[in-house]
Amino acid sequence: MATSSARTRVRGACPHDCPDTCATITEVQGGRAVRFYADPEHPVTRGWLCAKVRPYLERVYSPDRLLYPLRRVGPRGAGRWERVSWDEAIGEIAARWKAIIAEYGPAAILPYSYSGTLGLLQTAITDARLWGRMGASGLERAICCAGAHAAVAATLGARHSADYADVRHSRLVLIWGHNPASTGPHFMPFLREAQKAGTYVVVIDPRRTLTARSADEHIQPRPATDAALALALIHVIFAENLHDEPWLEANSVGWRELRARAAEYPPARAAAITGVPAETIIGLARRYATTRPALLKTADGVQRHQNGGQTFRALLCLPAVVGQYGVRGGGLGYSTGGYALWDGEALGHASECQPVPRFVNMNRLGAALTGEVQNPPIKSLFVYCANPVGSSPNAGLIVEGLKRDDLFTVVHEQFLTDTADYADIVLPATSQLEHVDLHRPYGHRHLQYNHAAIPPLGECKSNWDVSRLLATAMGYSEPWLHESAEEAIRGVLDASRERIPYLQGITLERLQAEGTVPLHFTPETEVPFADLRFPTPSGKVELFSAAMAARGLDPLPHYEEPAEFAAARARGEHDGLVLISGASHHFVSSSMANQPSLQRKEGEPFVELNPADAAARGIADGTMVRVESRRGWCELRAVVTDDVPPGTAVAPKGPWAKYSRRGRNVNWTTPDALADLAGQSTFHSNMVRVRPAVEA
Ligand SMILES: Nc1nc2c(c(=O)[nH]1)N[C@H]1C(S)=C(S)[C@@H](COP(=O)(O)OP(=O)(O)OC[C@H]3O[C@@H](n4cnc5c(=O)[nH]c(N)nc54)[C@H](O)[C@@H]3O)O[C@H]1N2
Ligand SMILES: Nc1nc2c(c(=O)[nH]1)N[C@H]1C(S)=C(S)[C@@H](COP(=O)(O)OP(=O)(O)OC[C@H]3O[C@@H](n4cnc5c(=O)[nH]c(N)nc54)[C@H](O)[C@@H]3O)O[C@H]1N2
Ligand code: SF4
Ligand SMILES: [Mo]
Repeated sequence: MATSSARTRVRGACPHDCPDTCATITEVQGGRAVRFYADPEHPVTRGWLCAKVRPYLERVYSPDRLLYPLRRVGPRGAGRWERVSWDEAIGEIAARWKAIIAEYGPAAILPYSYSGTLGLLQTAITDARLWGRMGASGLERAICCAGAHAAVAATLGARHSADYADVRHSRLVLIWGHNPASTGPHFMPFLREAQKAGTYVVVIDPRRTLTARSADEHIQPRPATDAALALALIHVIFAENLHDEPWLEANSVGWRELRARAAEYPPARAAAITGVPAETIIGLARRYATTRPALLKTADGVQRHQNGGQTFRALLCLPAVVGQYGVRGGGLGYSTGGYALWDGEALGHASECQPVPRFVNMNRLGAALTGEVQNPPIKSLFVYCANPVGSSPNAGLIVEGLKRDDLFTVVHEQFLTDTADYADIVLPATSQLEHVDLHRPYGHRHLQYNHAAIPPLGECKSNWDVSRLLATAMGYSEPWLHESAEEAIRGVLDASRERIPYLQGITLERLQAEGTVPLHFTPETEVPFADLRFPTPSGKVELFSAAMAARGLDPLPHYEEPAEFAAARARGEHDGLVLISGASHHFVSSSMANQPSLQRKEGEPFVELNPADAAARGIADGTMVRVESRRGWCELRAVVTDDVPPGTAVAPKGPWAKYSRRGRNVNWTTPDALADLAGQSTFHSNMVRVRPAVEA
């Protein structure tokens, strides 16, 4: 047994929404974490953490951590709180909910959560059980990647990708609408190795990102035009007879229909739409079709547009046209999240619950709270693992909704976020060092167990523990609402392993002992789709999707201008800029954006403008500008740079509103319109006007 003065090393996982899911080690002495660092032996983490998470103990021991339940005493948003006990807090929540259920039914309660952590227990299990038992409104989780997931489901059937290390087999890498140098940094050393060995790297992104700076070629399409670009590439490949016809014949459905559709996008037309010269399109098509293996590496930023679903479909067609699915170092690098799919029944016990009464799209939170959702209206909101005022679109409308006197809002958080400011009750949450969990990455293929390294700070409780307390207070006695953390994880793991070959041999005991456990692959399954069996209805790559046609959707990918851009043009407005607001380098969404050392590194919230656009508006580098859409405005520091092309502006997501000028961040401007597939968010289909700010 370790004495209290001995140092112990505890294995964990970085919980944040990042594909890398780093393996971490916490050194603990006398109940306190004294060192936190990367596992040197993990094959992807390889001994280093990103700049965001390296100073993690600052976050865990921040003086701003919430340590006790709080009840609001002043008006909403005024920041006046009194400390209450857990008994009082849980008692008040249960009493309010019972009254709401009696009057309006349980659908009047909306849980709202997303990606504060990606742990199985603190998200997927907690997300499913209590709310399913209660019959609360379901949350349509479409803020991040729903459009891409729907596109992959229709086209390939499964989100399978290789490990990062396989890029050393690629001769060409197209990094399309993805910025891994910031958003999945452990890919970069593998890419560098490949590049040194001669791999050619093309980045396709309107912005000259950190990733683009080190590419061999950077292509800058206008935002939201990638479907036209991809279809033009497909057109050139077919027109020049560079496609892999035997492969398409054997392994795909609808290649002739795709060829006909792509014929509508000759390079000249695509050039006019995308702003990419026709010769560049032709050159890229030839290079892509003649260099093997060729990897298309992408993520979710590219599909946060109104036409994002069809755009992603167009991208997914490319590897098929050149016969690259199933090839080591070729095909698609998107997500590994589809291997270890957790057993749905074990997660939520849905068969023992009433069907979910309705779903509320999380991108429509502001609208939902201010009248869009009726019968019953939303009377209570329970927010955890999310900061919608900071991170969800059309935040001004969300604040308006949260100010409703008849809305009972509970926020379970580690910090007093922009959202917590509007709560009636705030509950303190444990950090990753204080609870257990199991992590399934979306960028690599190793499960990672997270042991609790230290006891909860103050009176903090994990999501699962709060869920158990609420279940008791509501009088729900099902055993699956009251399992210990380990029992809950074990139950889901064991049930999933019965169906999922990739989990073969992976037990809770092994995970706890080894920390990192690779998923189980055979020589047949190791390279994604190497067996050329695709879990779609036809068993092939569905370039033409009958399933989409049956849902009234275009069965072939196409390009369509986002309605917001078309409407601005129709109104004769020519001074609009398309504002894209992807990941910031030093925060993960709004997580970490309250950490002073990282705020200093990231600098004041900014917007990048092309010199021509800045000059036309009388804006000098470093001055304050007002960025305004039809939904709202915020004020940001102008960075005048040719990293962005004319017509496009960039303002990264993440900064908290309350630490920003005039208490607003970029999400006061972003659209809450839904995209073409799966209710996907459309953050980047955001037409704004920018002008010098008037000094306060
Ligand atoms: N440092 C850091 N890492 C993160 C996050 C973070 O906030 N910060 N967020 C995490 C989360 S939640 C996610 S979902 C992933 C996202 O990972 P990524 O998708 O890599 O990140 P994004 O910055 O959202 O978008 C990638 C790129 O898409 C570009 N883009 C926008 N519109 C278009 C377009 O129309 N066409 C093209 N070709 N490119 C376009 C943007 O300029 C951006 O550089 O990253 C995760 N990792
Ligand atoms: N403008 C713009 N906005 C965007 C995007 C964009 O591209 N542009 N991207 C969107 C994307 S991809 C995503 S995924 C969303 C993410 O949006 P959110 O899911 O809202 O993520 P965060 O803003 O990081 O907020 C997560 C919160 O969870 C808290 N938390 C962490 N761990 C725990 C825990 O164990 N328990 C509890 N109760 N709380 C915890 C953190 O303190 C943090 O405040 O943002 C979206 N917002
Ligand atoms: S945010 Fe990503 S890169 Fe940084 S430590 Fe976490 S998993 Fe690793
Ligand atoms: Mo995301």
